[in-house]
Order: sequence, then C-alpha cells, then structure tokens
Amino acid sequence: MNQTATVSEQFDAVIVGAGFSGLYMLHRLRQLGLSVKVFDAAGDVGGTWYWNRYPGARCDIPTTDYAYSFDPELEKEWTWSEKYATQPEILDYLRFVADRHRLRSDIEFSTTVTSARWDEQAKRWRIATDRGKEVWCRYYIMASGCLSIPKSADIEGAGRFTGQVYFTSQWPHEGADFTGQRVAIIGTGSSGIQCIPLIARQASQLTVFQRTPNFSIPARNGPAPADRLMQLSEDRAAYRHAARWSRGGIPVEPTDVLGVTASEAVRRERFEAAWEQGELFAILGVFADQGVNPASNDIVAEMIRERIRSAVEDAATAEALCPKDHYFGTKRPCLDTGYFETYNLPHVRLVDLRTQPITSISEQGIDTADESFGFDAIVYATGFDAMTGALAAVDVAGRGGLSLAEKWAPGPSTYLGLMTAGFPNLFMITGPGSPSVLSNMTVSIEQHVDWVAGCVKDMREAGFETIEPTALAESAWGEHVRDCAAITLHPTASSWYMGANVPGKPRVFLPYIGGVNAYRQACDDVVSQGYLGFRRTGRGRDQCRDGVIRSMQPDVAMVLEVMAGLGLPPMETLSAADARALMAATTATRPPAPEVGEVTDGVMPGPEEDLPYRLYRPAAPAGPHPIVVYFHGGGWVLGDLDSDDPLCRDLCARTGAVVVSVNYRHAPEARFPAAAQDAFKAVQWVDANAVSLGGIPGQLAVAGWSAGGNIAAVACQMARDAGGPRIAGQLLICPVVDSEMTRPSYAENGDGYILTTALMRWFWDHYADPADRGDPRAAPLRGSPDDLPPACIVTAECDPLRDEGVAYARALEAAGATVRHIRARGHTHTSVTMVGVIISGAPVRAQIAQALADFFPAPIAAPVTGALSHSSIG
Ligand code: NA7
Repeated sequence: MNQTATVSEQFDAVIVGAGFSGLYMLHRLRQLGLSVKVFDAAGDVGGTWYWNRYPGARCDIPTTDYAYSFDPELEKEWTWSEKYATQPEILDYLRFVADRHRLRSDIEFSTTVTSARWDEQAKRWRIATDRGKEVWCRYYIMASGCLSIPKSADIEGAGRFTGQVYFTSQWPHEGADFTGQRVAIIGTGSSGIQCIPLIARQASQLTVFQRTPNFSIPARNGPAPADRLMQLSEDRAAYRHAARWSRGGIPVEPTDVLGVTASEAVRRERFEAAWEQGELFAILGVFADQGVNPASNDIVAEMIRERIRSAVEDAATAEALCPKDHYFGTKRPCLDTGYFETYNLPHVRLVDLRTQPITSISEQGIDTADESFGFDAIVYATGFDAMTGALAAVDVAGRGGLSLAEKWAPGPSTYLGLMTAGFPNLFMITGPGSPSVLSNMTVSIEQHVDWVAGCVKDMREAGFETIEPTALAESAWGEHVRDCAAITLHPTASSWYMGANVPGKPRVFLPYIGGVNAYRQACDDVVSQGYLGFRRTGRGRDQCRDGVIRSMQPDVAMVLEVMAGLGLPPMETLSAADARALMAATTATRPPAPEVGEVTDGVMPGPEEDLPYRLYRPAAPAGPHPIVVYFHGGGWVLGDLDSDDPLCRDLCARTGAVVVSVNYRHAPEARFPAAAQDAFKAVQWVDANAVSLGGIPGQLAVAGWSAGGNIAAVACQMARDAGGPRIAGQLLICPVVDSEMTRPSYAENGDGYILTTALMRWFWDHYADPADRGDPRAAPLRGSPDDLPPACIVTAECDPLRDEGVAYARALEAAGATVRHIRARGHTHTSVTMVGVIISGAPVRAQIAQALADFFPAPIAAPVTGALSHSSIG
C-alpha cells in the first residue's frame, strides 16, 4: 500500500478482477442480494482481453462456445462476426455484458488489491488496495485469471535495450506501427504465433527467437461454424447442457478409435478431418489414446510435422520449426493463420535458441553466441506466471497469519481448485486443481461462479459465516489431480501447465485433467453430500463433513464404468463353466502384453495329475536367473495360464527373473485342499529342477494374486512345516488369507468393484466346505505366522480383501518376518494386475518388481522399458 488507508467500507463480497469471471460473479452475487465491490487494475472491464491487444490476438475456442450462457437474451442479442473473434470484438462483448447488466457501478478500475488479511474475530477479510483504500468483506473472491501476470523479461541485459520494447500481454492501447522497422520477437507460444504473421507485414526485417518450437494448426478462421450455429439455433439449452457435461467444455463426440491399432487409412482420414476443422479439441482428439500412449501421440505429431515441412520452403528452417521435444498436446497447441508460411518471406528469419542461445540483450539489439543483431523494436511474447501468479501477487494472510505464498511454496494446494485450507471464505475462480486452462474457460468460469454463488447462498440460508476445506479433503484432491495427470503424457513436458516456464517455480501439474464433466460431477457430489470435505461455522454452529470426494485412480474408475456399461451377468449367477467362458472371452480382448525373452509351455507332476506350466525367461541379463513360482487368481474356480499371462510377462520383464506360472486344479471339480496341495508340490518340483529351468538353485520365490496369493501363502507355510524347500520370499498380491468376510473393507468395497462380496461367497462355496474354511490351508491367516519367508504383501484400497491382507502383513511382521507392505492407493482387487489397460497400475507393479528382486541376494537387473511405463523424450 503506498498511501495511508483512508476509508474503511464493509461489503459482503470483494471480487478481484473484472474479466469473464469477475463480471459474472458480480452479477450472481448481486442477484443474491449481496453488497459487492470489484477491483481491477485495468481501466475497464475485460480482464485478459483488456490487456492482450497485440496484433492478431484472438480466442482459440470457437466463439459459438467462447461466450456466456447464463443469459439467453444476451445470446440472442449478440452475434459474433467470426469463428475465432479478435481481441477488440471480445472486449466489445464484455463491455456489452457490463452495460446490459449495469455492472460497472460496483467496479473500481485502475485499482490493484495489494493485501488481504483474514480477521478471525470479525470473521471477515480486510482488503487493501494500492490507492489507499481498505475495505472489509465476508467473502473474498479471486477472479483474477489464469494467465494475467506476465513473466518478466528474464533475459540477461533486458533493461539495456534503447529501442522500443513491447510485451504482447501489455500492448499499448494506441497500437504499434512497425513499418520499416527491424523487429525481434522472442517467444513462439500462442501470442507469438498469432502476432508474427501480422508484424511481418509491416516490419522491414523480422527475426523470431524461438526457444521451443510449438505445434500449431491452421485456424481456418471465417464465419462461425455452420453446424454449431445450427445446433445452437435448434436447441440452445441442449447445446449448452452438452457443453457443460463434455470433457473440454465444448460438445465434441469422443472417439474410441485408438491410434496404435487404427489402420493407416483410418489414421489419415481422422487426422485430415481434424486438420480441416481447425479446432483444438478436434486435433487433440484424433485418437482416444493420443494423450496417454506415446506411440499414438507420435502418429499425430508426425503428421503435423509433415505439414510444417511442406509449408516451409527452407528445409533447415522447417526442421527447426518442427516440435520434437514434447508430446503433442502436452504444451498448449496453437491455432494460426499463415504462421509457418511467414518464414518463406525473404525478410523473416528464425533464430533457433537451442543451437544459438541468446547471450545478452544489448543497447542496440540481441547478441547470440554467433551473431549480434541490431533492432528497432523487441517484442516479448514470453508468456505468463500461469495459474498461480495472480493469486500469489496479492499478499494474502489467512487464519493465524498463514501466508498463501508460504503455504504454496512447494506448489499450490486446493480443494477442487476453489478453496484452500487455512483461508476461510476465500474462493478462487478456475484455480489450480480445476480444469481451467485445459477447458473452454467460459464454461469452467460459469460452473465455478455458479458453485460459489450456490455455496454462499446455502451458507446464508443455514446461518453459516465461514467455510473452509479440511486438510484431508484438500490433500486427497491434490492426490486425485496428480493421479489424473500421471496417467497422461503431460508431466513429461516442460510446459507452463507444469510451472516449468518460470524459473524456480515448483514443477507440479497445475490444472485438473480429468475433464469438465468429471469435475462438475465431483463439485455437485460435494454439495449433495452436505459439503463433503468442508467445515462450516457460524452462530454457535460448527459443522465439519470431513471426507474424500474422489479416491479411485481415474483409469480404474473409467474401466469400471465401461464394464458396468457392458451389462455382463454377475459371475456368481453363472455356472462355473459359463463363468470360465465369460472370463476367456474378456481375456481375448486385452491389449498386447510386454515382450520377454522366451515363453515355453510344459507340464510338471502334481500330487494327483500333471500340472501345466508356462515358463517366462527374461531377454536380459543372460541366465541363470532367480525363479519365481507364480499362481494365477480366479477364486480357485477360474483362471489359467492365459488369464495371468500379461502379469507374468510384466513381472519377468521388470525383474529379470524366470517366472514359472503353474495351473493348479480348480474347484468345484477339485475342492479344498487340492489347489493348496498342487501349489506346494509345484514349489517342490521347481526347486528340485531349478537348474534345468534356467534358475539359480536356492533362489526361489513364490508369488500369486488373489486365490493364487492364497495358495502361495499356504505353500510357504507347508514348506516351513515340511522343512523345505527354502523360499527366498513370498509375493502376495491382494491375497485371500481368511474366510471371514466381515472386515470393514468388505462393507466399503463389497459391491461394484468386480470382486464383490457375493462373488467371493460363490468362490468359497465352490472351493471349501464351511467346516474347512478355518483350516490354515484355506485361511493362512489362521495358521502360525512364525518362521515364514520375507513377504511383499500388496493390498488395494478399494478391495474387499484389503483388510485381511493388512492383517496378514501385520501378523507376519509381529512374528519377526521382513514384510514389505505395498498399499495400492485408489486401486481395486483386479486393477493392479491389468497390464496394458490400467496405466496407474504400472508404478505399483514397478514397486512390486523391486520387492521381488530384493528377495534375492545379488541385485538382479530390473530392465523397465518404455513399453512398461511412460518414458520421457528429448
Ligand atoms: P506461452 O505459451 O507461455 O509462450 C511463451 C513463449 O515464450 C514460449 O515459446 C517460450 O518458450 C518463450 N519464452 C519464454 N521465456 C523465454 C526466454 N527467457 N527466452 C526465450 N524464449 C522464452 O505464452 P503465450 O502468451 O504465447 O500464450 C499463453 C496462453 O494464452 C496460450 O497458451 C493460450 O492459452 C492463450 P518455452 O516454450 O518456454 O521454451
């Protein structure tokens, strides 16, 4: 504050920002009867569209969708002139909205909010501005935009240049005339790519300094798309509804075509269609898997590079303009009008900073390692301190003087991108942790504003004065946001989504990538569950609904949704034969499993009949190897060598151990204790034949998933009781270790996650008589936990069997065994083992493989390849 505070007024709400968010927030709160004051540093409404006046500035979402939807009359009265409107037209639109709803009377322009302090006594925020004004408010709303704090010119010597300096983000209102000038442009993001072709028309020389080439496709601007206009005129409400419940905030039919499996003809056809359409969501959705699968992404990326090469005449320039260091879409792609063709003009030159870095900016121009350039003007199109910049620009102190900047020093932490613990009644519109910049902003803004307005209304009606997220809800949301990003290729890029463009900014993926629709549902669910994850207080009331709104891994949830949609009959309603047939049919549709060195099938003698086995030998290192005897899952009734084949390949490829997968006798044909006896016999046989199987004698581990984990655990107890063989370790993935089905994990997860309580009961009924179910060979948790081999026990959060797995881990640990307990957060009974389907299972399997490798004395290679996890490129 540069003056002494002179006035102290009271408002119900203070809003920072008079762009799309602030204007609508003001309108909504006024409708609720609140007194509101809006502050904006700009001289008028418009937010980002007030400042970014550079030549060529346009939205990159079609204007049919880049508009408010809350006011049907407004939609009738306003007609956009183009598919992608220019900055002046969008600014006119926002002025029109401000006039129409008489919003300006509550807005104080040319005023920057400098600090905000929570007063615990008053339960209000004290807001100070750079004009010396101080106001108090109950609700403090940051509608300050995601891309509103420009990055400073962080280049050595930037202050020395004596010519004209421009920032695209703070363009002079009177414009700039570059006629006859030598102009430099630094930066080739959206702003650079939009203004370069227009500045090239005026400048006598234009030199573009490019640090990272960007993917850009032709915008094909012109009249608004006829199909969208038709849909809107036919049923405006339905169109807007579809947008609100779409993935990106624009109604787009999602595809299920996978890039990796599509034919070349289909690939071309889909790409061409998106290219012709000239819309970001079209080119980002050519294939369903391009955001998660590097191979699929490469197909789209290479087709765009082909177009760049054909547009740019000079081969070296074309190559330098081809993005190769990030996956397509992991940095914001651009829409352009003649961008690449501009480099064919004789007075336009590209300087690739990767090969010719800037050493400093001088009085006359720019020096690189090889050359000194003289310029009349330098244009910085160098971007923003995105998503957190504007929030951190205000000195915010919450409960107990907690500083927002300090709290967020390791990266922003929010609940739903709407609020942050310790800062009661502080709302963010499209804050970090919400879809925001990955979506059509206008749809996300309206959704946030509506949510905040609803929240304020509910509070007032219920007599609450404060609302604040709980620490648990906030940290779980942060985990969910990270989980959603982790299954995509996004975290591999140095993008502003990751905070990577601002030196020193923590690298975390800032927006929520789970989709506008999924996000909206989460926000709605929070409300319908009585503001789950929030504490609300007021007038002697203190209501805390602590809890987690989303805990399941996003890809697991997606697969469950798809499976539910298939309408398959519940397994427990089928005969064993039909259940096996159904399982075999599902198995046949799986994606290809990881490659290993060699796979051979054989048979080994069992206690009653020969047991088929499949041996997986690693490609490297050269043998002999430690051996893992593996038992498949399927409730002792289902499953075979094929059912768990991908998991066995994955374990083999990751650990470099030989895996021997054994098919044991199944129930109901062979009931308890047949499977357990077979398992023990198989372990004995593999131990005795280790050398001929390519194994190292004495380096033998036992592993199994589900019912296979049950008989693996039992085999270890039997080996102990029989005095051998010596087992180096037991890997039990979501094992059945008890027949008791009353633990809390059954109550929590017994329905809806594939392995249900009903199915588990069906398995037990097929396998063992009730009288036998307490036998340690059926329920190893009931056996002695003494003198058992080291164990790795994997439990899944959303698995009915979770708590018995935890109990077994504890029992073994208490008995002195070395136990590694891997808790698969957000996973179900089946998801960790779904190799090639559930991407979020890969890091869990990497931990499992490490635990397995650690059973053996000498470290064995764990050759994790790009096929097993996302690899970074560049
Ligand atoms: P962006 O997309 O952040 O682009 C900024 C560009 O400036 C980008 O090419 C940067 O390279 C480059 N840059 C940034 N700092 C430097 C330095 N120090 N030296 C050289 N080059 C630099 O911002 P925009 O304004 O273009 O677009 C922002 C969003 O607005 C856009 O995505 C749309 O959503 C609307 P880098 O890639 O960091 O290597």
